Amino acid sequence: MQNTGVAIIGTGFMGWVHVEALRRCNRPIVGILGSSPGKSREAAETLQIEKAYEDLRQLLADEDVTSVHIATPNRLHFPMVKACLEAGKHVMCEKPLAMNSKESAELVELSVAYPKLAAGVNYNIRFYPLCMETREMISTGALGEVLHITGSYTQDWLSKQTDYNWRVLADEGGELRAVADIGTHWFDLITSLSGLEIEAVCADLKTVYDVRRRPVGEVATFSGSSETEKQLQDVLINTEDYGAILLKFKGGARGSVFVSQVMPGRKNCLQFEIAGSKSTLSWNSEQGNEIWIGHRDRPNERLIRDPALLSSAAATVASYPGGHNEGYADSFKQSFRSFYGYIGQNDWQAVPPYATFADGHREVALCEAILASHQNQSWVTVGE
Ligand code: SOE
Repeated sequence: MQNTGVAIIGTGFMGWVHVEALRRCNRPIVGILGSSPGKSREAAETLQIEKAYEDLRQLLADEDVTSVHIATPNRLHFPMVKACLEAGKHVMCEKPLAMNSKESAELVELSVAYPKLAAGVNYNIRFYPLCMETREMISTGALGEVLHITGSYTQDWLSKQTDYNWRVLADEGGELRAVADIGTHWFDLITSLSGLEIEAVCADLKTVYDVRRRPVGEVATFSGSSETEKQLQDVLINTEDYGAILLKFKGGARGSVFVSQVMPGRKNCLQFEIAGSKSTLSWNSEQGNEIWIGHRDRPNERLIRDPALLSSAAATVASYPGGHNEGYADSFKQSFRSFYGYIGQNDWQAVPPYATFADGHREVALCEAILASHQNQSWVTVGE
């Protein structure tokens, strides 16, 4: 199969982030599919994409399409990924990979059955250059033994009772929301950077708004509160707005993280601090072009993202010179460059540089352990 045409499924916030990033890494987008033929046509026109598909069947029959990006509500990930792989298309799926670990395990098996199809989950934050640098520093021993990892992922776009989007509904997004939607980014990031596996979790979750005031009709992610513009109706919410989780890593390291989508002023803020026996690293996605390096016996440092100062692994995901800030959109570009670079090299034994379905499955299993821990108010071993 040639490494060529891409189709996008999903016309919301994530759909257009994918379109823009694919264009920035020169991947030809041949068509788009929305939740109705009208939505497909509207998106194709706005985004200047040649084909607007009527339905999934038409997309899958398109021989110009060799890979599909899935950016739909979570409940559709499983059937769509399955259909795409079975039709012989490479798949890049938004996170979380599936609604539960039964589905995600089945997708892992399916991806193994198609060894020449790339199957990725878009955990894009790995691809920030200073995250890649963190990974290098840990793997080369510059930090020493990892002792503990702490941090958070916080947002405010759901902080008013009138804020609403499909993500708040368990039927659309899954039983866990803040933890699955943003927490799994944090988990993917710190496990891929540190190489550590999470063994057990102890979680406390909280739904701040048991009832949200939902506008009649659909609301796009990050589109703001519409309390004055539309007619509102009550909707019962049973997914969490907040979660705090203690972590035990295999090998003995410890950690803790909190996630919140109701924290006014925190727009989209992922933070981590990794304490090693020699040094500490601290990074914040809202100031993603610098990292703090803490020392005991010499002055602390601040490393500014500059490909000339980074390891070669990190420099490959930094396109712009130092001082020319890169951020969220660039991490998608680098994620897709790595995905298509992998397909292009045609070595299906090589370890993929992007998050695989096995990684996506681990995240879903972790979410289930977190939910069980919260429900039992006790430590839960992941995968049990
Ligand atoms: C909404 O919380 C969201 O769009 C997440 O779904 C994305 O994964 C994250 O990148 C930004 O926030």
